[in-house]
Amino acid sequence: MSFRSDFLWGGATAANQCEGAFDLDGRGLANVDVIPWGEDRWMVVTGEKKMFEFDETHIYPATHGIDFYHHYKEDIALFAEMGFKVYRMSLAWSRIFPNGDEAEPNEAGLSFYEDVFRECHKYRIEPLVTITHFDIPMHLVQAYGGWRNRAMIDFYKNLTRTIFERYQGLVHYWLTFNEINVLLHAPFMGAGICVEEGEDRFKVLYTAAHHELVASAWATKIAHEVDPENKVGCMMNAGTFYPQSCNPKDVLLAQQKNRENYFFVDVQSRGYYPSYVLKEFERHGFEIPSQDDDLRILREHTVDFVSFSYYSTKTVSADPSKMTGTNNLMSTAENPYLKTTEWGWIVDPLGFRITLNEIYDRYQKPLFVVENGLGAKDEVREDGTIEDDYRIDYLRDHIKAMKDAVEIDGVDLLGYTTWGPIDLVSASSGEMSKRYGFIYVDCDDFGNGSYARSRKKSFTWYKNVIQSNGENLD
Ligand code: BGP
Repeated sequence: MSFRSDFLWGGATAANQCEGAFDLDGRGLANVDVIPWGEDRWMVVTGEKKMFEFDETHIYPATHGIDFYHHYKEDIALFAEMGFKVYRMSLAWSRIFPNGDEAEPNEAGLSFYEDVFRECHKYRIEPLVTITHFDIPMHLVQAYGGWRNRAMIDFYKNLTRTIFERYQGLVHYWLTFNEINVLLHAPFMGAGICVEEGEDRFKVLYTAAHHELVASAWATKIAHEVDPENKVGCMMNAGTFYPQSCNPKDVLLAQQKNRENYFFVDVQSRGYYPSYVLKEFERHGFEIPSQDDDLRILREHTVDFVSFSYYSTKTVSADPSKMTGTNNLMSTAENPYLKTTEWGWIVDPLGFRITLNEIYDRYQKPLFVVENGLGAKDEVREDGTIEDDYRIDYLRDHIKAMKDAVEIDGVDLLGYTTWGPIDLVSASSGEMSKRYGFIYVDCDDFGNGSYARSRKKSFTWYKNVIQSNGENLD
């Protein structure tokens, strides 16, 4: 046996990619709602193009998602059928505080999530809740400029105290910010920020980073005060950067790229700004916008566990002309030893083991893999079946590598949630046709379809994996 007996197997989703019902029951507009599908998407995600309102020429996939809002009972029942021990999901901030800066929450939003949690517990599924998964009430973007503004810390504190108190006993595992490091690459999606012309991008983004880090530490503090049983984790977009060659220039660059990502977790897990980043701040003439007792809060309220998403490793070369690809929002050079998916994402199961080891070596805290999976096009046969062997192969190889990290290398791992156990809207492309699920959803890129759910071949496969605690991967 390699995985602990209470290993938390399950799947992960995000509110903006599955809920839909964007304007129901008092929910306010969020940054993620106005990110369109199509060629403008990337520019909006990065904040290079400002599109703060809907227009008639675009499609907005988050507005419909997979209508989880109305299907959650059916979906959770299917997760239970697979034997899920945990369901990672996120809260839409603007469902709870429609504008973000109100003193009092929206009861309809709070009770929706309470119902979802109760439904999970009906099947003994433990909710693992991401407090913010790329979403911010649009009012906070327009009136405050998103996370560049220190006022966000107080709004976030209000949000977190409200949910910790309301869901006490129903939720024990929390993640403060999904893929916190993504704010450097996709500032509008990650932090509600559009860097204005003439502004110093570095300063704006690291100011926002400081605010998020302090907010995360406050949330950890409040979570523990409200209920000492609460476990709070940080969450990074992981995947080791390899040097493309043994040229020390490539090796040094790979180290720097890794640090750019680890910086966030270094602060959240160790409790202080690492020396390499302080030096970089100095070179940029940037002073940490620290006020009051920020540094003490960071130091005293570090996370209980470290979670991350893993899709692939990245490869870097000191020769910029070789950095030709993009892999899950980050640029990469080609790795001649590895294949890529239909969307050009590198597939590297051994890199998963390497990444798990690297993170565990660095932090020595329990880890939680909260995203991993293959986005692929699925074909529904005439008889309605979906033979997604490619997805099974991908997951089998990754689970094997994860098992080696635990069994051979001794990594302390709490659980594993695959990304998108049910098909949902893709974060990077906005497509529905980039599917990750064990459960198929009849909905196309334009939001058309019956939204009916059906089991793919991988559904039974994953059920057996869970039933055997990762021993039966055939
Ligand atoms: C992660 C995000 C998820 C998810 C996943 C897959 O970066 O946390 O929200 O979407 O990537 O990416 P995509 O949907 O772009 O295929």
